[in-house]
Amino acid sequence: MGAGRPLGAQAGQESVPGSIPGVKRVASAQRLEVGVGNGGSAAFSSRGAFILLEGLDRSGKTSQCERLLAFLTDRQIPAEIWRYPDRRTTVGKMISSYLSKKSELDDATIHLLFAANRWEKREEMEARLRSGCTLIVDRYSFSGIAFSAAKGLDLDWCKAPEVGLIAPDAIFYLQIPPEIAAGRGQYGEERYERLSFQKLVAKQFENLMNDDGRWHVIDAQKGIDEIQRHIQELSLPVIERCHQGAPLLDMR
Ligand code: DGP
Repeated sequence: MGAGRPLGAQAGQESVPGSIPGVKRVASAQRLEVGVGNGGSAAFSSRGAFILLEGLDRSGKTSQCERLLAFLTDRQIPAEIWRYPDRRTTVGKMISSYLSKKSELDDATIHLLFAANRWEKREEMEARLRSGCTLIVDRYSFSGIAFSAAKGLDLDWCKAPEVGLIAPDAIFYLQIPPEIAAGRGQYGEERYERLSFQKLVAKQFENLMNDDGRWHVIDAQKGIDEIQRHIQELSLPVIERCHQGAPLLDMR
């Protein structure tokens, strides 16, 4: 599963001038409106970056997302954290009830609900990115595919509902041996927090990684500050590229 065609991109799309001075400050998003001859216009814009953190349960994604947000905010780079599943929506509440074992759903249905939970936020996600805000996202389609494929569902079937969602610009996979994650706090409360299952999920995640330049494997056993420094160093050039107008891509 990779990044596909540019979203709303036209042939001859150019970068917008302007950069992050010293990577310390970001001007508000710049827009270059180009008429398309039918009364409408196509906007070729500076934008925020889609930075994704993926990994097994208890791999430390949430703490790293929070630290990255603090780091970017400190540098006046507009950013916010998004989290999937988003348990606040109607679909998200069904997912939450399933995860906390209050309700039962068959594997295909819950898979599609997780995907629907990403789809229902897609438009808002695109708008936030185009407004210049960097999104630090805690789990996304790769969790969706890895968890369902680990249950034995067909991999291509698992990928299909993700096609057309916005693709991340960088993916940090926090790699941790499932046995170590299992020893971390509160493990075992939710449906998927079983060592045998997490081992299968880890295998699926590793199958999904590719060398398209967006995936970064981070050793999640390192110290929290060292991990964060690594993520920051790799994120800043990505944010800069997006600020310069790198096209928004969709999942394929
Ligand atoms: P979290 O809120 O990040 O702890 O995620 C809750 C649990 O749901 C966790 O075990 C991972 C799993 N999960 C997250 N996204 C998906 C998804 O899209 N599909 C499936 N099947 N599981 C997911």
